[in-house]
Amino acid sequence: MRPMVSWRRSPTADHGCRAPGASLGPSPGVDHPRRSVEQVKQRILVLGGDGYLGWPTAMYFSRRGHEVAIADNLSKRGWEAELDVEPLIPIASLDDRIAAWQEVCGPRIGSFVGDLTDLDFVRGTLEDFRPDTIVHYGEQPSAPYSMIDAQHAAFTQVNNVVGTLNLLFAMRDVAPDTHLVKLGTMGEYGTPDIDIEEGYLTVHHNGRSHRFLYPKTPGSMYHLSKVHDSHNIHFACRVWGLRATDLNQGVVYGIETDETALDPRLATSFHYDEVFGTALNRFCVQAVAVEPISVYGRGGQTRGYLNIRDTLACVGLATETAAAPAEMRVFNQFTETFSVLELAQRVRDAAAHLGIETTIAHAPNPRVEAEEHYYNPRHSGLLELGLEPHPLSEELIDTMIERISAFRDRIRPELLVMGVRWAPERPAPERPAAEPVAAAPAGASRQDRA
Ligand code: USQ
Repeated sequence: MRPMVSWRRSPTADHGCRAPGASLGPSPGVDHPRRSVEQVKQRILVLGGDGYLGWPTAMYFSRRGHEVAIADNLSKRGWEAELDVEPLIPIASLDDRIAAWQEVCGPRIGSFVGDLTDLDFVRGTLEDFRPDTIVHYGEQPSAPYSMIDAQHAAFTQVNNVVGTLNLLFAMRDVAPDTHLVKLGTMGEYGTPDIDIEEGYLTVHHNGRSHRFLYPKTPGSMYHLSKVHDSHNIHFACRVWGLRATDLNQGVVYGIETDETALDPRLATSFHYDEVFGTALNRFCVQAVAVEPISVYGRGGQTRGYLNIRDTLACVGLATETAAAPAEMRVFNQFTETFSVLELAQRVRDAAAHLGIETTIAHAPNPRVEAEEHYYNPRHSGLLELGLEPHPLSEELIDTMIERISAFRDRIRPELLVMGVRWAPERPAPERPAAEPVAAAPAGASRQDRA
């Protein structure tokens, strides 16, 4: 059965919303430049375009004159309902967002509502839209969600891996020259005790050398799904000659982009709950709610982080400079590394300057992860393409706290701790057989007997 689609070609009218520096060049056709200096108009399909990053990405490209369509099955909204969580800032339906974007900015963003695990839907979407670039965020994105139980782990891996496999087969058959820009994760690497390279590692063994995908030791069933994706994409490039860029992204923080700021109806989905919220975003909400900032364990867990605006810039750079046929290019997509304790301290200090006194709580770690470790990941590829990072500043944390404060009444503290654990609690060690105790006198309390 053919998918339900609502794609319409966008009008060319410019309603004064064009981003600074955007140019409307000719379509790139089949020959993607390896290092383009000039932005050319492309047809860009954003998979997962209703999500935290997908929606701002769709607007970012639309504002720069590209023809943009979203494909999404709206399942994130379903997972939220399943767990009874909701984004801090109310977000409009996909149709209403698209209508608001057209009203505010002019171009129409197309939409295809369907599931990537449905091969017919994926093929039909590619045939109808004929994208030059596919930006793929269309996966279950939460590590805790994948660790709830066996069903959620299996769902996450089937959803993510099968969706991406369908995409690769559909690209092979109907769009072999399209460039895939796939969102992977820095968590694929884990925290090995050696430097992390950008995607590949050359191994010297018994006098010979070979360049392999960098070995992965991911920390959750979700992160594992991205490892499987990377291997499948690498296979599709090697064997079918597809072109792909795998962006191993760190933890993203922030609420606002240049486009979401244009109108309240264009807000993106910002989570603070334990399952879909991520470290810095959660810490800012905890500060506003005057709840202790939840550092898991000792807090030495170090990760790469980036501002949501830099996510858009990185995806933009990857889209403008396609990988070559048969190449899987890999970039490590983050701008700075922090331990969670450092992040918590920065939020606590910024909040204090705004007159909010918060504390840091070293909660028992619900995850199984190293709390002190070596961490030195390379991340030069996107900088070489021209990325100009927005480093984390106190001003940015202040701005986040102020924006969150406007929605203080919607914060539900019970969502900050939901109890997902990476491993069952170990049973208490068996106690040695108790010595026989003399019968307690009648009327003694339980405590007296202890
Ligand atoms: N952490 C805390 N306290 C909290 C929440 C998290 O100490 O309240 C710690 C975690 O234990 C972990 C670190 O902060 O060590 C990062 O956790 P997170 O929840 O911010 O991010 P994570 O689960 O790793 O996943 C997020 C996104 C995922 C993306 C990944 C990038 O949800 O989609 O792939 O960041 S990365 O972490 O680089 O793998």
